[in-house]
Amino acid sequence: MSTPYTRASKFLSFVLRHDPQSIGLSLDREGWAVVDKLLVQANHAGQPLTADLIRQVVETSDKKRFSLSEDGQRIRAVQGHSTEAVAIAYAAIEPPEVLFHGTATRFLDAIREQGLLPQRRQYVHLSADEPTAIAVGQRHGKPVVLRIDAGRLHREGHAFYQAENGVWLTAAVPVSYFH
Ligand code: HQG
Repeated sequence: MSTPYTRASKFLSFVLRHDPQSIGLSLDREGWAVVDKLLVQANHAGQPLTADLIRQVVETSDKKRFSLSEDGQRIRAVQGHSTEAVAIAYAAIEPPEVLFHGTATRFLDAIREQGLLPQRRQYVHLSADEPTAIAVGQRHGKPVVLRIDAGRLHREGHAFYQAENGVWLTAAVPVSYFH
């Protein structure tokens, strides 16, 4: 159901991850937008966004997709970007031995051939647990979960990052690392 809350959440995902330019908003390299500017530009674009809605979405979003700066004046998406304006300097860290990727069965043939590619986003997104991966896969169709040998991939030189909300990120996963 479309409520002011879900509309605000989708709108924030769109402008803070993918197309800030569409409302004339600028993000810095770390993905931050100035909240006051965002409110002005959103309302110019016909999007009835308020400071209160932003606060609600940041505080209650199931996946903790967004964060506010300590002084509350700036907001960013913590992962999921496609816009080249943003290049968050995530710290590289050691992943668990196994991570999960939820996808849809219709992508399996291509994935078995090419491995996991970031597609339109900056990174391949991996989940720490299977239920989360199933939920991610369900967004695309009939879900299927791939187990990834993240520990081995890391030992063999691939960098891993973890966003503030726990989502794991890496550049790509070659086929030989599917468990
Ligand atoms: C698939 C959500 C064909 C990949 C989630 C996925 C996540 C390939 C789709 C975050 C492929 C891309 C990201 C290949 C990968 N051939 N298909 N070689 N390699 N794919 O939405 O991982 O709710 O960009 O399996 O929770 O589904 O938006 O990535 O199915 O954290 O906050 O290409 O987005 O968060 O789809 O999801 P996406 P994703 P939010």
